[in-house]
Amino acid sequence: MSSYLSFLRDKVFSKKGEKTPRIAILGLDKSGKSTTVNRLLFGTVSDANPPQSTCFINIYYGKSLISILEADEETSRESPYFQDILSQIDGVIFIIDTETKRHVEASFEYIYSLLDKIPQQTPMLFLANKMDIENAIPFEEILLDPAFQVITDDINRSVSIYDISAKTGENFYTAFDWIISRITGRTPLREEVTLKRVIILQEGGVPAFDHTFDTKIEEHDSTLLGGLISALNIMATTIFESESVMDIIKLGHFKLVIRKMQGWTGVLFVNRDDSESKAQSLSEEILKAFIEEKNRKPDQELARETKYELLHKIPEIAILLDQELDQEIN
Ligand SMILES: Nc1nc2c(ncn2[C@@H]2O[C@H](COP(=O)(O)OP(=O)(O)OP(=O)(O)O)[C@@H](O)[C@H]2O)c(=O)[nH]1
Ligand SMILES: [Mg+2]
Repeated sequence: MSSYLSFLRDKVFSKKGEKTPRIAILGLDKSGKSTTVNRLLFGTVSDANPPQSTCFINIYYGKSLISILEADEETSRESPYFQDILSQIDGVIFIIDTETKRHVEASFEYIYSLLDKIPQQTPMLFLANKMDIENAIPFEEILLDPAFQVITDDINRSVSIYDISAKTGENFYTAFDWIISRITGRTPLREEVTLKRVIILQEGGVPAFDHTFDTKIEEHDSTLLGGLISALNIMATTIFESESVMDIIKLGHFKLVIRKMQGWTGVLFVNRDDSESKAQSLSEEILKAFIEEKNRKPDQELARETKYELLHKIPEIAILLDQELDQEIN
């Protein structure tokens, strides 16, 4: 083990001088470190964990390379090689297991055992993980925990905390955006999508749902757009004699990302250079939420509030809506 660790240390140290941010992911056994690394690696999680409990991986976060060092409890507490690494790392992520009170206490005990090994200028991100579990310890309790307050009271440290679920992905990228922008001094690097507008069309291209996020963009007639997309799709199926539909249309500064499901068509307006796969998965989430609601109340027109609630179910969109609301209030 120690030869592997000295190899890791050399690898991490040899990166010095380069711009690749190096981040350590730490937490108790079974707190969700590997699940976090898997999500960063594949954008999703599987039960297949990395073969080693301590590993060093280079991954792309959006367009930028970052080096991730996942270390298990024993290594991080006991290995002098690891302590060396910790003193020179660019950022530290502590995963707090929120499953039970006992897990939270043990997590803080663990954090305290390492705190003085981390230089003050190193940003620290705390992830209150497993928020998807129904009886998990509420986030407010962790925020108010005296053990955590002591850490935030140290004004010389750059610290933040988010409640996340590594399993479902909730709040995950928002938290990572924080630490990466802290380290690089740049705005978030993950796959970005700037949502401009969502339209959902029923069979034949008639709009059933329309929400514009950016009031500066011109409100094109959604009926006209629906007709256009529907016509293009009919043309595509006729020409290619298959079920193929148009999925991306680039128009001026925008890109229309189109997704079809159970007769409904979701159209997302995003920026021309935004990530297509991310936009498609967002579009799918919106469509799913919409169809669920439609199945509950098949004959009803969706009220404005229902549309809002629907969009609010999707964490990344909820952030946008809350910002909108803030602007309206101020
Ligand atoms: N419900 C829920 N389960 C999670 C979450 N994150 C991780 N888990 C589960 O917790 C267990 C442990 O997750 P791992 O990612 O293997 O934890 P680890 O910190 O790498 O554990 P070690 O490798 O043993 O140190 C697995 O069964 C995960 O599926 C989460 O956000 N929510
Ligand atoms: Mg693991």
